Amino acid sequence: MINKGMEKALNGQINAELYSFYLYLAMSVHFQQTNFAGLAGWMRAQAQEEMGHAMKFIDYLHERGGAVTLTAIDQPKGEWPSVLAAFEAAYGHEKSITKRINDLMDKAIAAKDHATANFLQWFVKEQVEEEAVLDPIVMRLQAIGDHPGALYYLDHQLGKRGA
Ligand code: OFO
Repeated sequence: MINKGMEKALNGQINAELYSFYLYLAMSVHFQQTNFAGLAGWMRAQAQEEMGHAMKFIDYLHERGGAVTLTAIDQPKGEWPSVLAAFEAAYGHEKSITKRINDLMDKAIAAKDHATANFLQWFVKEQVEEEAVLDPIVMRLQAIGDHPGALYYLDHQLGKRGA
């Protein structure tokens, strides 16, 4: 059975993952409305992954006899001034999630909760991937600037993920 402090922290992470889902869904809607269908698809796929992350935490808490508490999800922004600004926000958000996962890992280790530490390993690896995917996209967008042709090419390329 999981200890109460860890249970509370993992419930906090369920909310954070659902917020991630909501944030990327908002970005997807924004891109759809600003005529970047490829980026909208990319963000929708990203949102779906985040829902999967929330489910992993829910399933794990159930397995350990913990109580799942669903709390209100903050409203994300609805628009971003540029494609670059949205992806910078996504990258910044992933860095904040990485910090949260590291803090959870520290907590599990301090509590000698080996099962939770082992469960969190998947997320440690996932965060390396999340940042490794977003970093080069941000760098490409910085290089592209306001060049419409290059932006639509990127839209087409990233749209392959959502297809
Ligand atoms: Fe984007 O990895 Fe979960 O939150």
